[in-house]
Amino acid sequence: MTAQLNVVSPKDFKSELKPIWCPGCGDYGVVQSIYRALANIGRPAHEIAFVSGIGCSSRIPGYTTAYGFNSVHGRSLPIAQGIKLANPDLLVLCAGGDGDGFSIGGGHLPHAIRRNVDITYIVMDNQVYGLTKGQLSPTAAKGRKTVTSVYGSIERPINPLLQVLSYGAGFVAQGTPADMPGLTALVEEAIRYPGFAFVNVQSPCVTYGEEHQQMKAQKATMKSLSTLGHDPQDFLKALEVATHYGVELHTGVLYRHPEPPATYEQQIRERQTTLSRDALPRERILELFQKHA
Ligand SMILES: Cc1ncc(C[n+]2csc(CCOP(=O)(O)OP(=O)(O)O)c2C)c(N)n1
Ligand code: SF4
Repeated sequence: MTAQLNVVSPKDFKSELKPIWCPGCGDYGVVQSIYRALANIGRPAHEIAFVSGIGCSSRIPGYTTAYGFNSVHGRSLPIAQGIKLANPDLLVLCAGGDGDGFSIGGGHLPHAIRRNVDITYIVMDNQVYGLTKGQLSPTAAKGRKTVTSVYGSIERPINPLLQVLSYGAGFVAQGTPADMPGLTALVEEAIRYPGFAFVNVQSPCVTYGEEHQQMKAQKATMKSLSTLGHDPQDFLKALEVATHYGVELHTGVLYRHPEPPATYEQQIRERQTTLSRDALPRERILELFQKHA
């Protein structure tokens, strides 16, 4: 008897919930790239957990057939880490906006990265708070006018690529739905990376974004790192590329650790195995408990 192959297709990951994003929002492309990447990975939806925070982009788990948790603003990473530690066999995805990830959730990012929990974090970076109607986000450029910066922002934006690299993320990439095959490949590679992986997606907000942030402008200006001959194993070069964030749109893998270190969950399992070697058997513990109770 021949074994039955479990072939999965992108449509297996599309839920019945109809997206309510504005027509033309970049997030439509992001969810498509996730469907395609997951189909290439080949694991069924019930083996995948997808966590997000709050925002337009954070609606994304609901548009997939994976187990989804549209959670609390800025708290997707701690929840995703908990899920992965409780059940390391699950493929865990995490997603949200730049506001969700780098403002209110910004304190969680370094810790998720330094622990190196094997999750893939996809940020739809549109440089604005979309859901709450166009406030200034932490990645918005200096001078940017929004409803909360009517005379132009006087704050320097944060640089998410530099941040995650300096925190020690083993996989760092940037993509855009203006290049769907490229974005799909990045999401797939990030999922396959054994450790914390970060994909910053320049996902245009058509309602509150500016002209130069839209898909058409991105198509005209984006620069593929592989075409430029960038070596993703060169950490210092990756840092240099990251400094161009907000000035040039580089797409591709900035950095991939050549020898991925052990994940947090692997180290926990090892510690449990070592410690349980000398541990008393369960029955003996119960016996002692009853004796001294
Ligand atoms: C604790 C808390 N503070 C504030 C909000 C309001 N709020 C909801 S989404 C959001 C920002 C969304 O922006 P972003 O994360 O960039 O996602 P986008 O909508 O642009 O995809 C804010 C401030 C909230 N829901 N909870
Ligand atoms: S407000 Fe912006 S981010 Fe939100 S759905 Fe509309 S286009 Fe997308």
